[in-house]
Amino acid sequence: MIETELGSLRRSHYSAELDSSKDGTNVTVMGWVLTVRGHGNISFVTIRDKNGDIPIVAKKGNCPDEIREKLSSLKPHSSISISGIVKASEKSPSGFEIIPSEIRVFSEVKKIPPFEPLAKTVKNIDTRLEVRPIDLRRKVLQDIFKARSQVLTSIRDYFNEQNFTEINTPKIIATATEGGAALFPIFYYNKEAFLAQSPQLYKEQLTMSFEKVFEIAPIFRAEPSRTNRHLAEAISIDLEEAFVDYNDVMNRIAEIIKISLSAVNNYVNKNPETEFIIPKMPENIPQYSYDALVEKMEKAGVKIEWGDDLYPTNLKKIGLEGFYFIKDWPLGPKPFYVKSSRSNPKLSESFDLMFGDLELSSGSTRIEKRDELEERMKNKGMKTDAFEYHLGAFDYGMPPHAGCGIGLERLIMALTGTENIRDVTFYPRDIDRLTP
Ligand code: AMO
Repeated sequence: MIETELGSLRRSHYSAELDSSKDGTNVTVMGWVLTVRGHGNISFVTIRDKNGDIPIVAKKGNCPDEIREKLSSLKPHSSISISGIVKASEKSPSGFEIIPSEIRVFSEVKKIPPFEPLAKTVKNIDTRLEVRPIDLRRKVLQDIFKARSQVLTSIRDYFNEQNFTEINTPKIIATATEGGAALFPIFYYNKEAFLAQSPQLYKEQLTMSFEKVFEIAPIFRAEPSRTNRHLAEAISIDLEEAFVDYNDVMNRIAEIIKISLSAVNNYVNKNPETEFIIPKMPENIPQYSYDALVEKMEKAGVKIEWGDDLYPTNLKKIGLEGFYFIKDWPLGPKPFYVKSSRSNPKLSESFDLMFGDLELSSGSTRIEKRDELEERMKNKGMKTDAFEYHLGAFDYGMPPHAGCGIGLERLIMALTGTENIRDVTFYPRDIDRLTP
């Protein structure tokens, strides 16, 4: 009888803890079946665990027939444990193999997945997304998500070292904050509410009490577009800081890019077979004013009027590559909370961080005076009554403040050379996808 329950059995070693020096040791390993090969009296099975691969060799005569037969009947992806003895082996690429004396088959695979576990590329992304938990076992995606996890850790470490407080703000909200982006309406008891497009107003308010705050959380955008860079639910790294302006925030972003890049480089150094295209970090991230880029575009024959957005196709035409900032955008299209430039009221103290033609972040100095904020809202045709919950805070000493939001998925795309945002998202949500 082959046991199928975990019971009190526990793993003794991960793959990374095994090598030829463990020759003769009794071990219990656990994981999923990567490959199965058999030639009559011998079965070769590879198990993959969190860290890597473990070769199992079951030969007639040195392990029970029942175990050998069970191993050779397994399909890839089955979840199993093997207890046995480590044997140093020059034939094995890892320098050892395990001779099994016990097997437990926790979950046996019933279906053949639509692609091989070792497939490097699978053309149709929808085929993969339909079986996402299996897709995520592939090495290319393991590398992306493990590197992503380390980038997040290093960003959190940065904020902690810099004395920021981690916050969580409501994701069910009453009013829009980002003019251009569409909202998802929801039923909230007997009222209409929305999923938050951004933690914007709450992170601003929290600078009154905590001065330096950050949040890493989902934002929701009812994007009607089908592109490789838009999600309906994305993760935003938001920061907000009191007594600084947009120049200080751009300096922080440069530091965040630097530490994120070094987290990815560290990952690749430890996992040299990783196939990322990692960008170079310039000594200083170049800054271009909106005005300067409009002029460049005009010279390159682009039809553009002052005040127009700078579209990716036009940015490509003027050959901008790598990381750079576009700053001092026209005030008109910017959200109501963005402060105007004191030297030219048509401009704003705002910036976007770009990577080639991909926007990674936007940020600005914010308005801290209630009168100015209300006037901006009225000019934009907004109903100030609906924002009293926010405006009221400005009656109690709002500090000057600035901040930004960095799209985590887009940052990871830039750091790893990934083309499709869905490949850096565990379970992407877009106009066509609500499951799995
Ligand atoms: P913005 O709307 O520019 O600014 O968003 C900030 C960053 O979030 C990412 N992002 C997205 N990523 C994937 N799919 C989407 N649909 C999507 N929408 C946005 C981008 C973008 O640069 N409140 C301001 C930020 C601030 O000023 O602090 C805001 O939300 O990388």
